[in-house]
Amino acid sequence: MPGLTYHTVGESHGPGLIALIQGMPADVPVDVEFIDAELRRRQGGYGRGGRQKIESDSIEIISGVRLGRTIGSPIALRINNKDSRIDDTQRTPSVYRPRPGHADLAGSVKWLTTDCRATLERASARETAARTAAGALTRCLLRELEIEVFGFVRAIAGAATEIAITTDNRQQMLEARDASDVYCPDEQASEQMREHIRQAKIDKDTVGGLVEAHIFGCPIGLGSSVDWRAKLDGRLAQAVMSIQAFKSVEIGLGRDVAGRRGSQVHDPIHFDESQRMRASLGYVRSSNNAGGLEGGMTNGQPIVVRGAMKPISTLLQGLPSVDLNTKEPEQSTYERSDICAVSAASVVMENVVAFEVARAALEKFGGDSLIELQANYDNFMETARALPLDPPDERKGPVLA
Ligand code: EPS
Repeated sequence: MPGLTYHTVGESHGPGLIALIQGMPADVPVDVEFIDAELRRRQGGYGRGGRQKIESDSIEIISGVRLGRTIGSPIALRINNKDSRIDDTQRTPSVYRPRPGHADLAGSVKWLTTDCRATLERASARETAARTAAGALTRCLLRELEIEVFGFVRAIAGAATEIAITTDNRQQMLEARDASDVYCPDEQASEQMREHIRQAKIDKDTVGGLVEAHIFGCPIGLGSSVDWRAKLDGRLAQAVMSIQAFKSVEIGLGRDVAGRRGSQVHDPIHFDESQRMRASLGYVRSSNNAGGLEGGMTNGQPIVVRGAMKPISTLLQGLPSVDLNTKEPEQSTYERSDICAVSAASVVMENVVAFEVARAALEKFGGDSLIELQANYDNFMETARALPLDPPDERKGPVLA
């Protein structure tokens, strides 16, 4: 049986989207208000287009939940599309002039047609609503292990914030982020970001940016150094890179590791007895360039993941393309879109990385119910805290029954 998995179904202008989540233990309280709030945040952000005025995304639970708690069976969450018109060829016509940067050209050749419509309906970032719902559901589980995720916008076009997110300031950062319509906790940078979006709109253009997620409270040892498929950094990279329009993923210092010496990259290890009861077990670091991951495993520091989103490929001015039927030069097709969806993408990223952390937590601690999972977690933490086992270097098995 595979561990925690999810699938999404749905097209942008079909009747709706579904997230199917399997492998969630029983007894997890499902915070529908929280999931819906994440969906609403995903719809928002300065620079979004007309579609979000039509939709009001929320989940309908089809299966797997009874009286507000998971029951261990597959969970299906449905999000309805109000702008459902996939078979209306007047309002949702064929597209023969592919948009550079979108899936249009590659998809239509792949599925042997010159009409890009079918490809773009599924490739649309509308699908990220289902991914957000799946990830937000797993955050209901992570919460029970005191693991929290915080996502925000680091940069839009040329405007960036240098703000540092720490365990101590994260609540304040969350409030500042939620007060910003570009989801950036730095007021001054937010204004500059808005200005870039305003200008792009005037120029009939689009802008991209950088988004970041910080995951607090991960115990040491999620993921594995043993099998490449279980390395948590690799899984996070796949999850983030697969978000529509993402072109790079970084963990911690990211690409900046390349130009520095080892002494300027690796985070010195100290022990602080007063933090022994925390998820880090008291192993503190004076920096977090590793972004909380060493050897594909969590090391007790916050996980830091950054993703770069390209500008949306649907431009009001169009871009040089060809008609796939005539092969003659034409501007690419325009249809309603966003000027900037970086803020929305920060919500998507926050939730897809949460899903991967939940998956790794379930692999490590297991259990069919939340009670069993928590007992396994507590047992591990208590044993790890008690290291070295007595006598040292001799395996006697867990110290706790
Ligand atoms: C999206 C809905 C879509 C687009 C956007 C994401 O709505 P519509 O195509 O009906 O205007 O705004 O899709 C894309 C960015 C894309 O590349 O297709 C949403 O709900 O997030």
